[in-house]
Amino acid sequence: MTQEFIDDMIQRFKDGKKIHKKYVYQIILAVKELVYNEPTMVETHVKEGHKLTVCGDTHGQYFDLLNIFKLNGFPTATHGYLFNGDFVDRGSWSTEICLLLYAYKWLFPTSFFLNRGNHETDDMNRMYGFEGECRHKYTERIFKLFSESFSALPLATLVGDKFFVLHGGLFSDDNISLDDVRKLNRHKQRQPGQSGLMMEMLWTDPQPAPGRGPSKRGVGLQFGPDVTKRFCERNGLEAIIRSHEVRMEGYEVEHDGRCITDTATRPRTRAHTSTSNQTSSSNSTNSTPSRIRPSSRWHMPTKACKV
Ligand SMILES: [Mn+2]
Repeated sequence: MTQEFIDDMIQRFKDGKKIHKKYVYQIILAVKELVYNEPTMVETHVKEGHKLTVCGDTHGQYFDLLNIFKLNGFPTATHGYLFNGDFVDRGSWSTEICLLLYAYKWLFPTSFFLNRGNHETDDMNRMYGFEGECRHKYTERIFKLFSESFSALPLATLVGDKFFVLHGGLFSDDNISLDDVRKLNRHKQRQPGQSGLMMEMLWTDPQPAPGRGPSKRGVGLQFGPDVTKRFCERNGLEAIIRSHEVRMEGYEVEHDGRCITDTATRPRTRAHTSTSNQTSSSNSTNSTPSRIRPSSRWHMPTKACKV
């Protein structure tokens, strides 16, 4: 993969064109192998002078993704990105998003990261558009390859030992630790199913009330601020960063500053930036806890996305 190839691909997709199937195969196969060999929880540290932007659900909104890059900086060797799942479905440009993110992963394998979301799954792709889009723009075989690559994706990324980034949220059992996530062999199951660690990591949501509650989605559960506090304290974390839900400001800090929800494209485009020792976010309100440092790099999208 080269920067020139990526630049050309970005323009082709902007013009409504596709790339040749042989490149699609090559990109998916290369990235499938790369991410398969990553641990279930990737552990990374942001070096001095480097930065890492964490970005939530992009859901097939290619032009919103380009806006994020335009406003926040395109990925480079020193400006990494972590896309926190739900790249596909809902929007009409899921193949474009996935191919661009995969191309960057291939170009910058150690500074560009991808976590799996609950939409990187066969059931969701059948219902919410990605399977149909693949068939329409490419082939059934290419959908199958994407599906295999989704099953290979890591489920979480630990940034600087302090920020646990995953798509959904925390667990039904307080005894689950980061070590359990490290030890989870995700390759034993292709799909998250209806229960277990993988399902909970991709599907759960925070709630304001303490304890745990039933999920409004009918899948997974909700976890309260006390659950988040215990998990962070036991695992030496500052906070968890998750996506999976719409927030009117694009992001929200809850659970006494320990649970950050970051959505990229619905309803507004934004991103989180994490540097060496801090996570900065784009919203600057007085209620923002001191451990979350506001950044001036906060931006509005040019268009709202459908929910
Ligand atoms: Mn989701």
